[in-house]
Amino acid sequence: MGHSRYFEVNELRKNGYVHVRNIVPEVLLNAVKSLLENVYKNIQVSAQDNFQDLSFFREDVEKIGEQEVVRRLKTGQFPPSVRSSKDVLALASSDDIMSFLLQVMQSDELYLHMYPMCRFIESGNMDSAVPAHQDFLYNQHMSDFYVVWIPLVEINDTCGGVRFFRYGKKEPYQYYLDGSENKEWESPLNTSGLEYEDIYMTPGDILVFDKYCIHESKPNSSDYLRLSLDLRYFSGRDVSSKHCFSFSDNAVLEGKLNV
Ligand SMILES: O=C(O)CCC(=O)C(=O)O
Repeated sequence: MGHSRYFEVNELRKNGYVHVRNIVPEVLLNAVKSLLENVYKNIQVSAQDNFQDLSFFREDVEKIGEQEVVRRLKTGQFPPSVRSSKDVLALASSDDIMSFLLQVMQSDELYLHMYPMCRFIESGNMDSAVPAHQDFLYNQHMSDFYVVWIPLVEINDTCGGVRFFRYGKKEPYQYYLDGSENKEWESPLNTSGLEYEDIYMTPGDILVFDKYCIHESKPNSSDYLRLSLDLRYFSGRDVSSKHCFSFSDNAVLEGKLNV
């Protein structure tokens, strides 16, 4: 039985985010890490010819089209075939993560938005940096949810993860910057004047944050690839109009409406 993490639950309620240490089993992390490293080798090969040859991602091209596959690869997002793999779902189903979330949500029913996101942030690739945002704007199909961010490598001064801004309020933030220069992501929030925190992490740690938490990607200037996952979970009280995994049914549902 995992211990109850009252301190972390309270931090999350107060700040909108929390760093939970040493909660994911190494064996689950390693399985996903070697899967992603292997796929990345094929991405590198495809990048050499500017993504002309997408034969390795045939399934994804059929599903979402060539242009979208290339856009995702350029922004450091693994395509759907990778994100839907059984190793990724096994990591998302980790007992301690699930019991932490059930404690946070005060629920006994948990759902996962499909598919979990898996990212590869190459050193110096600024196209993969998500500008300051609150997650609710990207995920309007879910009434409420929590994000779990899982690094597969060391996150530090050079290999950055996520920067959190001190906001803590449960409401949309009003100050947007012009997003015309950044077509990949929603308009960035103007965070000038907000205090922030960059968190150093070791594999096994996670970050959990709510849908109004303001955060952005930190750059990677290390000599290694930043591999990470971001998963979105919601409770039995919530609704979603997109595909989700029901842990109690052990099945993917096309959506979830309230009874
Ligand atoms: O992993 C990242 O760089 C950004 C993740 C993020 O912004 C999110 O999960 O909402």
